[in-house]
Amino acid sequence: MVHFTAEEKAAVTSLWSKMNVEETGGEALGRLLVVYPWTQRFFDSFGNLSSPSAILGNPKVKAHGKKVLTSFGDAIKNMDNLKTTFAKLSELHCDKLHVDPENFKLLGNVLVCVLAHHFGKEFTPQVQAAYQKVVAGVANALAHKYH
Ligand code: HEG
Repeated sequence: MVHFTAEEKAAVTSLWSKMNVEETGGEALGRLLVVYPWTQRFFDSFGNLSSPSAILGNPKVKAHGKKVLTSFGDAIKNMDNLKTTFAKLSELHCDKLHVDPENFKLLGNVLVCVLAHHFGKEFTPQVQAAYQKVVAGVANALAHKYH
């Protein structure tokens, strides 16, 4: 299990409170689909994904990115309890959506890139270290119910 110090929790929560979930979520999912194009196969109902600009401008990508990042926000409030927090979503992604759990790690790292891009200097190595633990913890929790 990933353990967070009080300092790490404070760093994560503080940055999260300054984030625009809609914008960041859309950009993170959009970049996932651009950088790892095989992830597009889960979203064949989303319409035009034919180029990076089509993907980043696609309203369904934006809406789903917002949904995913809003849900990711539950991790920020439950850092000591990630497995329980994401148990239901883990079942859904395994049993219904058949998403390969490797993709959770990819999305987590893309999210870190987007945060670095947006926050610049404020995204210090210390803040990054705390966020790498969060994204690893969420990826683990989402993979936990796979069988
Ligand atoms: Mg998933 C649906 C959260 C990564 C593919 N995802 C959802 C939903 C949530 C969610 C809250 C809606 C569930 C519902 O309708 O009840 N997803 C979520 C999180 C993360 C994640 C928190 C990781 C941080 N998802 C993820 C990845 C993929 C994926 C990496 C594929 C590459 N999610 C996926 C698909 C759906 C959801 C295909 C259904 C989309 C739809 O048809 O509406």
